[in-house]
Amino acid sequence: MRKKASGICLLLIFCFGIIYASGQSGKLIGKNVCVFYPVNYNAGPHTPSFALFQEPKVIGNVPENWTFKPNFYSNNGKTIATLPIAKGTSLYGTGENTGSLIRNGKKVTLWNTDNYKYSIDSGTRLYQSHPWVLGVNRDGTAFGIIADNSWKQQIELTDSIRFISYGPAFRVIVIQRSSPQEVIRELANLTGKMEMPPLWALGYQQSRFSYVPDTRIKGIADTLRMKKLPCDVIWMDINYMERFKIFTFDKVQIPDPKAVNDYLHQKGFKSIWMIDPGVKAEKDYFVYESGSEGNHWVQNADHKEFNGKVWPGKCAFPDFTRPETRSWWSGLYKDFMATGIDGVWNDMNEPSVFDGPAGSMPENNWHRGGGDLQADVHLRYHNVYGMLMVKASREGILKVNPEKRPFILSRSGYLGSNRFAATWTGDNCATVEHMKMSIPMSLNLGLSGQPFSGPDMGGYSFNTSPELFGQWIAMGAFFPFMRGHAEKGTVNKEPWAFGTELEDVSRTALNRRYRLLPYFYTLFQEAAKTGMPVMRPVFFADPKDSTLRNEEQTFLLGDDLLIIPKWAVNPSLPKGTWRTISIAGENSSTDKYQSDVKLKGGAIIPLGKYIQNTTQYSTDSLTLIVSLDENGKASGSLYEDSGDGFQYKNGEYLISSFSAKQVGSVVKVEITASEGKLKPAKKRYKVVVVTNSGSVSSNWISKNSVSVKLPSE
Ligand code: MIG
Repeated sequence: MRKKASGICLLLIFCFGIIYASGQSGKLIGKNVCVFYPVNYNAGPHTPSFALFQEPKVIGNVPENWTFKPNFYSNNGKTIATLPIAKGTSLYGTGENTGSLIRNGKKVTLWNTDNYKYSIDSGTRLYQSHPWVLGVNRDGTAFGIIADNSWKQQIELTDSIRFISYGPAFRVIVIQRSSPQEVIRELANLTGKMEMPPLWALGYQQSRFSYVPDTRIKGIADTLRMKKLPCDVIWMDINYMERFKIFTFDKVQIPDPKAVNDYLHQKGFKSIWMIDPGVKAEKDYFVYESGSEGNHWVQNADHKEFNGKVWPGKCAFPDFTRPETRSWWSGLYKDFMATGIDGVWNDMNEPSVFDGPAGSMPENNWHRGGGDLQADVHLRYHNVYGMLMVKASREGILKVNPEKRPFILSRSGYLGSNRFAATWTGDNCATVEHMKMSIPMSLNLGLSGQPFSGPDMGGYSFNTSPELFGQWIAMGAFFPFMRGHAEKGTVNKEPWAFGTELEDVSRTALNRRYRLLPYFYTLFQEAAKTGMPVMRPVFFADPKDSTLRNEEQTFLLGDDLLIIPKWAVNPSLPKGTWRTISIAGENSSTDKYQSDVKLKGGAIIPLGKYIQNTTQYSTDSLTLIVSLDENGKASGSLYEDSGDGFQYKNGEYLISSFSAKQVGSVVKVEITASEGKLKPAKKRYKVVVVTNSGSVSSNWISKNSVSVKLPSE
């Protein structure tokens, strides 16, 4: 009797806690793409969507045979959407994460957090939020799920796929496709694509917290050139400012910022300078004065100016949900960029607030919105604060330099922020663990719609050992974003700082990257056009092969190159022919540091010249590396344009196709212009055919057809 009563009691508690919103309704918005709404859905708190590039058009009803649907309910004030996980399914995405590539069993909090050393909550919440899960079914078909929700939430991938939100009930989009690649393309169609970056952003970038005074900046630039360590960008961190006040320059350390930028430009460098969102609340400071005049600050729960501490001390924070505030912010870049600045680094935009709850603003802070965006609490807008900031930054920079492609690096982000900025993975540590983890971190960012990312190469916090630095730069050369950075107070971490052996290791790694730029640039164009990541997980080579699903020591660069770091132990590699190539004179089989780079059978990749920076980039002498498939064939392509500006949007680009065919012992490679109206300068080619027993090269030939004779067996 007693037992029964307590059983009923438990059942009652259970029923009261969980309110089932019984079912859902859905619509078809694309081929095998459906949006599902909970019955109590209210669009106001969720539209316009931040993730979606535009509101999807309804094209029909959910197909009758569509069974993969979310179940919506609420529990203790939280709104929840769940979908089942079928056996054999591998889960990915969920944005910027610590831990393994594969996300099954993980719990992630989406609440952008300044997570120094990834130490808060063991790194289960980081700087960015991507309410997105990619699933690869046992048979290699795939699906994707977007929770179209900016509010604070959690993703749990334990017994089911669960989005648990602190905000009102939200809609969910489900994509079903024949492969993970197809799902990623559809994600990009929905959430938008990266704009083509300037070519220089693909070069090596040298940073430190902070290079000051101006003589030190020049010294770094001079040393890179003198030691023939290829590099394109020098980064200026917060100490260039006057008492950390954004849009100012320290009069003693950087008396003439234009002279610094001119000096860098003259040596073939670009410059990137940091801008944080926190504005020092100080009378007579022009940014604070004009911001106060325009009523631009985020408010506290009492609708008064909110203040919190960051580097400059007491700060106010622009309310980027307001259109007027975004346009004021854009305008601040005018005089700043006029000093000759090439790119902008937006840091601390989670936003990070040193003395705020959980290192940010109170959840009940007030954003006033505007346009079609409702006024609402910080709980709703926190995760998109950084995205709105970089959107405004981008617009401002574009206004000053309408002929140039903006480059912005943002620490914070949200699903779709690839439309405005590239990113890096924040304050990692100079440890072997964090070096290794940088691979799955950038892979999952790529699988979450952000193709342009990389870690602080060499490690941010702690001193770096020569061994670690060598391993890291050797592998970092193949990341989409390659920047060396270091925390204040740590040892010097420039490529020459660890002695001559490591300087040579670095030079080879950098030469490999620079010679690969034609291939990199072609991949960036593909990413900008289709959303395909530049750096891809190895399981992309064969999504049906279950042994590749958790491979995270190695990765693919595009489809054709397989990168195997020296430290990789028993990696699971894709089947088929993959042949080791030499890019800059290295022999990776005997080298202690240089990653093994394998070219897929059936592929051709173009290599450029040895250059010190991209102002020297040209495609007039290309080395075509050929790896034939079992039918004696191979193909590849090259994208080229002016490297900056927007003429490519008017067709001023060229895609060349390479195709190779073996007839008898002769391999003939043909080069044809296949797309675009750019007229290239005359080119010469050298063909290198890699075989299972070494490689055979042609001479330099100024024709669009090059033959190589293979030695008879
Ligand atoms: O509170 O600007 O992640 O890259 O060097 C630290 C100083 C602020 C954090 C960034 C880091 C940068 C540092 N910033």
